[in-house]
Amino acid sequence: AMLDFERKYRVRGGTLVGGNLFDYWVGPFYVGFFGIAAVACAGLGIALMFLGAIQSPATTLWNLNIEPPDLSVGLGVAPYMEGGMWQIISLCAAGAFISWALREVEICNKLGIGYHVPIAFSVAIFAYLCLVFIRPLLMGAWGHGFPYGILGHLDWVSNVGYQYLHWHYNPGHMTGISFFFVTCFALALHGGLILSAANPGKGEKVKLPEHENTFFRDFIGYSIGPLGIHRLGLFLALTAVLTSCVHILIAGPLWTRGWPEWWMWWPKMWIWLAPAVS
Ligand code: UQ2
Repeated sequence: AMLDFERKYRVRGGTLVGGNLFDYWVGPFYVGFFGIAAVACAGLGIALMFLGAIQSPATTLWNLNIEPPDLSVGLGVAPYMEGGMWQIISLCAAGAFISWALREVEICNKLGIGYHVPIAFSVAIFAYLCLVFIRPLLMGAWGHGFPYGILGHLDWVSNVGYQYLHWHYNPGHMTGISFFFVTCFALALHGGLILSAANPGKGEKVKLPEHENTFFRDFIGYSIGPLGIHRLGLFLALTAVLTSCVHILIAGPLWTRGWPEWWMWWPKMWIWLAPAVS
């Protein structure tokens, strides 16, 4: 069953590629060129992961792992069984993610709404590309990418962390974590405020944004407003991911020693220098 609203907005046009050729729906789903591209890339990638699984010595789903090539391969193409599978799966993943984002753009065009959702999703895609394409490229070997496995990627995170002695001293990591926490804080405030207005005492009418505003004005003297909180939420979430991109890209390409040592700029800063005593 289709909602009246859906029927009204099932309009032709707004496609980026393919004109009217792929401009149709399958059940509730818009297809489009990028719907087909996304399913093709995801299907091939997932099929290769299944092939990798059945030829793997792994005994459980947990230790099943598809590894990138050895560092000695550099930025070359690896033999299929020695990291080539990982390379093809990575390309399929990037193809599927980017196609999915462009399918979102086509749907936005049809509806005549802004591109906020595909832009937000692009930031998440960029984080993946930083880990698996951009940082390995900057460091000269695909082997710096992370392996596709449940325990395998956890081991990779731990090993890369210890390589820099103490990952939590990475200033980009500190900033990323802080933004993730503030994002959760903002969502908790917003979720709590909306549910409080929507669930008044028994027999009472549902409350409106003026009550929401008044709560925060009484409480802290400031309300960011019902639109503002969503702008803030999007900003906080995207900034969390973008600072995370920065934090992984600076580790290796920009700073190769332990992160605790990076902070020596602070105790070495000129303001602590005592005047020379003769
Ligand atoms: C608000 C508002 C909402 C909200 C929330 C606030 C009526 C329904 C949560 C309060 C938010 C503030 C004061 C910003 C807090 C800042 C950070 C960095 C967490 O005013 O408008 O709309 O949901």
